Amino acid sequence: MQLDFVNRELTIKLVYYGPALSGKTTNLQALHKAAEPGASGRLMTLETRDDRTLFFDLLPLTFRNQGSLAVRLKVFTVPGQVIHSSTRRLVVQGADGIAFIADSRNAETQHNAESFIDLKENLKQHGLTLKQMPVVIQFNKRDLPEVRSDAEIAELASHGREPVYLAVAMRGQGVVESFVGLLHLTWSALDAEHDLNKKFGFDSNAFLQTVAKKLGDPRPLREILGACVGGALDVLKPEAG
Ligand SMILES: Nc1nc2c(ncn2[C@@H]2O[C@H](COP(=O)(O)OP(=O)(O)O)[C@@H](O)[C@H]2O)c(=O)[nH]1
Ligand SMILES: [Mg+2]
Repeated sequence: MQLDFVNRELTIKLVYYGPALSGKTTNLQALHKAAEPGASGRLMTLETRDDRTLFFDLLPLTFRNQGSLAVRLKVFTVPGQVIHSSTRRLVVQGADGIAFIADSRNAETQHNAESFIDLKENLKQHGLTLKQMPVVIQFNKRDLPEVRSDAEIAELASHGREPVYLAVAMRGQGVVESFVGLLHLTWSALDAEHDLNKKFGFDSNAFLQTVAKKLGDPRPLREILGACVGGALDVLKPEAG
């Protein structure tokens, strides 16, 4: 998080992490497409010929209509392939929250697990633990055959702390829900540490509602946050919505 007191601007860094080809770039593309003009800047992606992220993607989002505090969100993806470990470590530096994008296919279970361990390892390099980091997990590619069942994922979610979402990022399904869930968790953590809501007279529930609306989701916040399969229960207790 970066706070620019003079311009009353807060910048938050969110990172989409996960194995190669799980749909991280697709999530950012869907967010970019869903965002109202004015809320979103250009989506910067750098890909190789075979469609793989070479360095990282960056989607800048800005929300200005919240009282006197402008919130800028820098949403990054990491390159998933094993060889890009040092890039992932760089991108994860200074992250305020992480969306872990898993591939739902049974055959990808091992890759998901390896990437999750890699995430832990990279956080550790920055002196952080997964426990300190706001994290949501998205099981993407629900449209494909031979994926882990809803029941299996619900079972997984009930054992973990992280809110878990189901998605078909290619069709934009579950993308905004995952993002708003991540932003909720991240804001809660930053507020607990820096007392942002009080210091800036900031209504974070109203802010989250605005973000969802500008991303094309008109539903009440409570409903959007309730879209997770399980995991952290505090996602379910915002006051507004
Ligand atoms: N069937 C299906 N394919 C998807 C979905 N999301 C992404 N993909 C495809 O998976 C491939 C890798 O996606 P990409 O976003 O580039 O993965 P990244 O490496 O994590 O950035 C692309 O061909 C996408 O079109 C989905 O929900 N369902
Ligand atoms: Mg990518």
